[in-house]
Amino acid sequence: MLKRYAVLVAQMIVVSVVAVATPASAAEEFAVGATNVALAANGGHIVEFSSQVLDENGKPITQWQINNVIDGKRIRGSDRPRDSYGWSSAAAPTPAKPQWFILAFKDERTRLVTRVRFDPVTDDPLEIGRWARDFEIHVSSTTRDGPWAMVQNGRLLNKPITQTFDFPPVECRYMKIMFTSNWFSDQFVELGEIEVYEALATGDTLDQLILRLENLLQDLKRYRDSVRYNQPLRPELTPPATTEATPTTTTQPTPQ
Ligand SMILES: [Ca+2]
Repeated sequence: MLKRYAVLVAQMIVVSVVAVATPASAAEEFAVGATNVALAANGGHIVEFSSQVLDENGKPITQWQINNVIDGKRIRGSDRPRDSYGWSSAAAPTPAKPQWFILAFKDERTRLVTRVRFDPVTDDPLEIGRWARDFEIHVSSTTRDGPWAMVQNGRLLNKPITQTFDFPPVECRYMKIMFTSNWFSDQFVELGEIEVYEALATGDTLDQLILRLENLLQDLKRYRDSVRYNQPLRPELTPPATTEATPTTTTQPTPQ
């Protein structure tokens, strides 16, 4: 397996260096940043949310509170942080009554964002149907009350893997993540972690190369997960195996 990774890395580096040596076209003037700007340690914070599950005294439960989606802690196999199981809403979402949260970045600065990654994994097993399913990503470049523009929607896989969604770079001061369904639970919707990445203008060739290599590392981790869980490399691009109507994927901002 190590050998396969090494070959893959070598191929990726060659491709990357060739790509950097080639003059960038207008479409390549942005690279995806390697810093998760939603992470609390990087200044990301939740400014508002629909609900979080409460204990019998009406108090938030630490292990299931909303801030767990940006704490960088994850559930993977036997690695289960005792103080962070993910976020659990207080009710199941519906298209008419979604569960949601609004994110802002360090110093409430507007960022040019282009990638969101969802990790659906929480301390509850996927078999009980609480993990997030259908989602919408909306952005506001002005206030936390909008106006909102939807930049992406889609459906997550009910699999223990982080799932990546890219969209054209868009200015974002506040990001509203809405979940309109879980897998089948009538109680809650849950999410383990969300990551947000910026589109960065690339000018300097060395900076560009470093960014590409950092992105390749992410791709390599994704490849490792795809092998480990026997999943396609970009599982979110695979149509769900269901006869239900699938929400269309929006690639252009749509005024709300
Ligand atoms: Ca987390």
